[in-house]
Formats: sequence, structure tokens, C-alpha cells
Amino acid sequence: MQERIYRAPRFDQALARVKAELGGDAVILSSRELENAHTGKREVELRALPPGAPIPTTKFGVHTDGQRLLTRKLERVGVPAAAANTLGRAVARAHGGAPPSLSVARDALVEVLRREMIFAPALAQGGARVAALVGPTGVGKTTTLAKLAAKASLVEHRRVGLISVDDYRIAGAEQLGRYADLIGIPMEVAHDARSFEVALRRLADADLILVDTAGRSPCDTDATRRTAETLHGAQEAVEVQLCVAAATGHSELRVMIEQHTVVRPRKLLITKLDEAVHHGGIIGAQVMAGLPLTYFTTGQRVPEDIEVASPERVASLLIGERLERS
Ligand SMILES: Nc1nc2c(ncn2[C@@H]2O[C@H](COP(=O)(O)OP(=O)(O)OP(=O)(O)O)[C@@H](O)[C@H]2O)c(=O)[nH]1
Ligand SMILES: [Mg+2]
Repeated sequence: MQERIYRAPRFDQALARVKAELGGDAVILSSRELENAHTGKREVELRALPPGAPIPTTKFGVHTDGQRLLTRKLERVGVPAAAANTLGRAVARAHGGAPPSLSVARDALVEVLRREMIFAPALAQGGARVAALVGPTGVGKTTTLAKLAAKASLVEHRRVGLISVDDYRIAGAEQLGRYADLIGIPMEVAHDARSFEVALRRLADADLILVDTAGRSPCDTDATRRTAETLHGAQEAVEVQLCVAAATGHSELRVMIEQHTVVRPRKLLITKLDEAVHHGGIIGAQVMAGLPLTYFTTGQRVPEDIEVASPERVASLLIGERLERS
């Protein structure tokens, strides 16, 4: 039996002993507090395996304190149960019991997220020339587009053009037009596939074209279909990003993802992280949509409040507090 037992007055001291003897990749199977029979003082006991040793399984699979704690923690912040279980188990496999230390659990989760989930900065140089944002009303599409345009134009010095595909509201195009003026970049308006093609041709010089679309109510499938016909009716391929607010409920999310299938989204952008109490919905949306995450928006300021989605950020958002036992 390769399992070894380490005891120390505190958790971090016991962990340091494991690391000193078995190395940083040792697998922690469990941790518990007990009373030292000789001194009567409280101690932490860790059961550990050397790296590479087979992890013992119960009839329910690998089950450790850390896995249960992490899974419960993830569920509490809104990660759907199945995904929380998968992540908890994957972390436990990678790092043994994922002991209830914030930084160890976070680091292990980063590794698992990097492996399991796909993160894709959509607007990197050399990527798609035309990218469109679609999604429900008021989710932050126009504001996000302005943030992306400002960064690409003013920071990266790319030649950026905007197109507003808002076929029924003058205000929609006006809002985008104000941003185009502020940034100093051209903007075109289109309302169907033909005028969209013309707009793309007018912006032939641009190396990045960002397309804003009108928000659609979940019931308005006709309007969503019209947006799809416009975006995909032109010669040039359009990379569609679905925008979802971080606090969107499970049922709303399902309806919304179904509604937008016709627009053929390829990436997922999560808005309004700052308005969500818990951030497990990010995982829920990613799993449900089956699309890679591109950007997170974190407030109303243009262009500051946007960041590239990363496993580090998701892990920090999910394990924002201590992993406490419950
Ligand atoms: N708190 C917060 N508010 C945001 C964020 N992004 C956008 N908003 C606000 O959300 C509101 C709606 O933003 P818009 O960009 O107009 O949303 P939209 O999706 O274009 O709306 P429609 O075109 O009507 O579908 C505005 O008040 C924005 O300032 C964000 O990341 N956090
Ligand atoms: Mg808008």
C-alpha cells in the first residue's frame, strides 16, 4: 500500500510535509482533524499518495473530502449539478482530494477548466474579418461592440468598421453611430442581406468589421430568422457571437439558445458579470450552448469594462470565498 499518513498541528504544515516528501504532484486523498492521543492537542491528518500512484475508488468512483467539498461549493454558486460533479471529480483526479485550501483548489480548477472548456479570443489578429453580436434585448450588445471597436481601433490600431443591422429601430443605429463618431471610425446601416452586402463592400478597407444587431424577444422567432438571413446572406462569412447576461436563469437560457440556433452562433460572450451574485451560470451557459467563451463584460464603462475570458478568471469567480465545510 503506497498510501502515507501525515500529521501536523495545522493544515498548511501537514501539506508542506506531504510536498517535502512526495513532491508537489502528490495526491491528497483526504484530510481530517483529530486529537493527538499523547498531547491531547488538535491535529490535521492528511492521507496522501505519491504522484502517479493509482487512486483507490469506491463503488461510487473516486470519492474524497475535497471532491465533495468542491462539488458542493460549485453547486452553491450556480454551476449545474452535473457540471459541478464533473469538475469536482476532475479536480480530485488531478490533485487527489483537492483539500479545502483556497489556492490549491483554485489552481487545480484552472487546470481542469483549461483542459475541459474552450476559451477563444474571437477578435484576434488573423481571425475572422467580420464578427456580429446577437442576443436578447438589453443584454449589452451595442455597448460591448463599442468597447471591442474602441480597443481594436485605438489600442491595436486596426482599421475597424461598424455595421448596424437594426431593421426596425432608428435609436439602435443612432446609439452605435455616436460611438463610431467618438472613436472616429466609419459606420454603415443595413436592414437586409442586400444592403448588408453593400455595407461590407463599402468597408472593404477595414481589417475588422463589427456588426451590431437588434435584440430579439424570445417569442419573436421571425425577427431572429430575418437577422440570420441578413448576416448569412452575404458572400463573406460572418462569425456570430451569442451574448448572454451572466445572471440569466436556466430556463431563459435554454429558450434563448434555441431561439438563436438559426443565427448559427460560433462563440459565446458573457455580459454583466458585475450584476450577477453568483457566477456558476457562466459554466451553465457554456455547457448548454456548447460554444467557446470569448469575452466577459464587467460594467457600463466604454471601453474599460471588458476582458478576454480566461480559465483563471472563471476559477476565481467560482471559488471567490473559502471552501468551507457544510
Ligand atoms: N452593469 C452592466 N451594464 C451593462 C454592461 N454592458 C452593458 N450594460 C448596460 O446595459 C444597458 C443596455 O445596453 P445595450 O448595449 O444598449 O444593450 P443591447 O443588447 O444593445 O440592447 P438592444 O439593442 O435593445 O437589444 C445599458 O444601460 C448599458 O450601459 C455590463 O457589462 N454591466
Ligand atoms: Mg443595441
